[in-house]
Amino acid sequence: MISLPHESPLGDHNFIFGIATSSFQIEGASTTDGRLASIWDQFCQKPGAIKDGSNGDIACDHYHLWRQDLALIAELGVDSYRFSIAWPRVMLKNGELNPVGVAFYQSILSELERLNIKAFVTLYHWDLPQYLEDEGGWLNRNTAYAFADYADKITQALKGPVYSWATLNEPFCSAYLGYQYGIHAPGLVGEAYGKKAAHHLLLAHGLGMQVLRKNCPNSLNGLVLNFAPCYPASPSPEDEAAARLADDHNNQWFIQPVIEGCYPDLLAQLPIEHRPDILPGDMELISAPLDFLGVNYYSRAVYKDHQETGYQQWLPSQVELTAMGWEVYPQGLTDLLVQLHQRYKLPDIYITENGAATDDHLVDGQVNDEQRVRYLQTHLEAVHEAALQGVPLKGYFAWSLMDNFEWAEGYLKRFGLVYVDYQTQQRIKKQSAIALQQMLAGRKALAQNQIGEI
Ligand code: IFM
Repeated sequence: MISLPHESPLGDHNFIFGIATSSFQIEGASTTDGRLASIWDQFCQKPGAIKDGSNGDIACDHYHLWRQDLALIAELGVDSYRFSIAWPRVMLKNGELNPVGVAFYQSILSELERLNIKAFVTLYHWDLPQYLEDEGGWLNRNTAYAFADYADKITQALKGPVYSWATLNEPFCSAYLGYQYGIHAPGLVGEAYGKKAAHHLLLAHGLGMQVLRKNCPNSLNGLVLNFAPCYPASPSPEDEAAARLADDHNNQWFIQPVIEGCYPDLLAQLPIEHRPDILPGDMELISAPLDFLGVNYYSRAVYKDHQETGYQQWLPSQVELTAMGWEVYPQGLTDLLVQLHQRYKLPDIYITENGAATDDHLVDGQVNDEQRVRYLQTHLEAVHEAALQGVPLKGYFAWSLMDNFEWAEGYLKRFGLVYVDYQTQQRIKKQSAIALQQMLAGRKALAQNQIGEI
């Protein structure tokens, strides 16, 4: 069972409950109707890059099954669906739109409108067209301008209400995992690359915001960042400093330029060859006001001092882990939200992703994902706590609607509230989906009663 705390701000009928996916993780149809290759199609071909050797060619076949997937979303009773547009599906190499790709998203938007479900659309959830990577990808400043052009064309082409546009999802992952550590596409490794790629992603965000202000002035426009709040492994000054340093590199590096127009002071301490090339006007663009900030939270990170690097992640023992090996730490979500709220002048906040991969098994047609139910419950309580402490929280999206391609983990890790049988493409609601559906039905009934009483 999932329930909201008594008289919770999350029970307010204006608070948005949603469920999220992303294009590459669910769509499949990787060469259908003129879709071009993305960096993830190419990366999946690299031996050893994906744990189970899989790829996104079929995934959840959502490209063909989208109508039944939206019906499932409606059945859950959520207010909103967060999904992303595959850039290589809608743009051709010559810079023109691919009308068939556009029509796919147009159908989704029309159906969501018919179902009275708000669309939260992300323009970039990691599937960069490969032809742009061939020109240097996010290490090339021109990619930011290509993104603005794509954003301009697609937002003009898609008619109908998009409640919210996000420019990017988790630039931390695109920049660091993709260009510094090499564990995500395009798989580049180099200390000097991470922050250069990050700057061009943030620039793309800034340019994208200009486009959204012009083309979609009535939508809620913003950015989605991921955070793993940093804690010291011990109260020693060394470990405290290690946690602060990790926080600057991983969290503040993305939020501070967007809200305050400058990178953390750490910038000056980086070797010159690691620093991004910041041109006049960049920081003003990057820090243009947001209507909302999307916060993705899964777990905290604990750090110890390290002689060479200054910090090293450390996993506390005897804590509950998810199937990803990530610590279950709901308090981290409250701490994160309250700290961000205290430190920055923030716009409205939506938790745009929160969830867990668990060890799910289909037994007699049912999936008893008891750990995910507990995870969702305790994290909703954490959001409630932060809301009580004054954080302007306006919505919560569970990750993810259904099991899907979990990047370098392939299909081995299941984040869905709905189970996917990849052999048959059957969708089966797990206990968590049933629990969420029941909670949302109760919340709706309560809201209707309250309206009735007025
Ligand atoms: O599956 C991903 C998603 O694409 C981005 N945020 C984290 C999720 C879980 O790893």
